[in-house]
Amino acid sequence: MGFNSKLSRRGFLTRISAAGSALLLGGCDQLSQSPAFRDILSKAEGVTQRVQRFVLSQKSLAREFSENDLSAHFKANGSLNVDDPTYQAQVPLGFANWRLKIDGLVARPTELSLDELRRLPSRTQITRHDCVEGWSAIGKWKGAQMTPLLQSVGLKPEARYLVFHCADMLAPGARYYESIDLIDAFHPQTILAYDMNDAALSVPHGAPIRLRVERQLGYKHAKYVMRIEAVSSLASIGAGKGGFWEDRGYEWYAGI
Ligand SMILES: Nc1nc2c(c(=O)[nH]1)N[C@H]1C(S)=C(S)[C@@H](COP(=O)(O)O)O[C@H]1N2
Ligand SMILES: [Mo]
Repeated sequence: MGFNSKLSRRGFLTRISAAGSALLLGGCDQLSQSPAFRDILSKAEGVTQRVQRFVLSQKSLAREFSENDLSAHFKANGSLNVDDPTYQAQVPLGFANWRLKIDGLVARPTELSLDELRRLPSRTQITRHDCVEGWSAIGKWKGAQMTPLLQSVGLKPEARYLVFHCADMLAPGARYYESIDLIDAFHPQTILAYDMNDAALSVPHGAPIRLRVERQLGYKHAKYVMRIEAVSSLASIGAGKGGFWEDRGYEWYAGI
């Protein structure tokens, strides 16, 4: 490790301990789950990629399973379709004209087709999905990794959250949306999934893409993602609590 990265690590560690947290390297993962720690982390000025990588390298993966563990039936929940003519027109075309928009606090706002997304670095993972309604299911997900995607659009330093805008309305006038902080955004298991169980993602499960953010509860896994917006605050989006369900009382940090 070079002198500069040692230096930034030191500065970072000093900031953390100045805030009164005991940083035990072995406990880093637990720390990174604590809302207070995450808040310090996201507020620290000039959080560099290098520092982020240091924290993330300490961060454990959600448990992964084998093909034998796949659930015979994976329930679809919440919206099972999108009541929108533009979306409906895309279904028989295999979403050929669909574009994912990435904008907000990014250096290079981008639109990506499904083919382009499929050509990006991908990750495949078999994980358990836990819904707060009391059911779980194990599924296999393949999708574009969030980290290289974010590196290519270039997050601005003010960016603190990613907001996932979805196509569906789960309540009259209320489009589904979700948000995650940059720790979850850069987590290696955070992907924009386009395949489920070795087939193109079906409409009930969120076609053409849905977020997998494996260390969070089911409602964070936004389906029908149309736009990813990098923001510095969640206050002006929806009712300001960071998600459709959060606006209705659920916890924003839904770590498992
Ligand atoms: N766009 C959108 N995303 C969503 C929902 C929804 O209603 N709309 N429901 C959430 C909830 S509560 C769960 S448990 C999962 C369900 O995903 P599944 O349908 O693939 O099981 O999606 C989450 N993401
Ligand atoms: Mo859920």
